[in-house]
Amino acid sequence: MDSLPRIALVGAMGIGKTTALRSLCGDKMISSDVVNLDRASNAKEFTTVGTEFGEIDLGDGERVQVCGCPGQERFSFVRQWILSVSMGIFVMVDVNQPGAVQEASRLLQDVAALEQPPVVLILSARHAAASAVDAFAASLTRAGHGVVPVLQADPRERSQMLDAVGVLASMLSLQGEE
Ligand SMILES: Nc1nc2c(ncn2[C@@H]2O[C@H](COP(=O)(O)OP(=O)(O)O)[C@@H](O)[C@H]2O)c(=O)[nH]1
Ligand SMILES: [Mg+2]
Repeated sequence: MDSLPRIALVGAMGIGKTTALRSLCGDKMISSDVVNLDRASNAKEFTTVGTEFGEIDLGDGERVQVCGCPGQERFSFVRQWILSVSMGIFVMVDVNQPGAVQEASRLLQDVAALEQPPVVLILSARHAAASAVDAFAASLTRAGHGVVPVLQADPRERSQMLDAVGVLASMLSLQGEE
């Protein structure tokens, strides 16, 4: 059996990974949200341990698997494993947060360290001014990550998430032509 092309979602707890998966995959997903025992870091009731998977039908019988990585640092080994078997990655951030550049930088380093680095697209997952997004992208470039595309996408909006998947798919096909 051929495995489906896989896209991984990474980002801090609460950024909207599970929400994005639900928007994209609807009922076609397996979630592993459990009661959050780490309320000190984040107040939300449920959190993702292990991984979550879903499938998107892009039409024409084309399907993509989407996979959410656990946000908590103690599950970083799960994240590394998922990253290593993904061809595309969405790094989800809130560019308004003071630590956003540092956090994205750390994730981009993890990705760059992979044997076959996948295509990365950063999703600005909370409403942000264009100037804030530009400043964020410029900081990442200054930090040595090259030009990383940053796209505004609300995890709750299926159409915006599908657009982001489309952009990632285009980047993948461009890379395939190299
Ligand atoms: N305001 C706002 N809330 C969001 C957005 N995306 C997700 N949320 C909410 O943030 C909370 C955490 O989202 P969740 O998908 O569980 O985050 P995860 O830990 O990354 O899987 C949920 O209550 C979502 O409804 C967004 O774009 N804006
Ligand atoms: Mg989650």
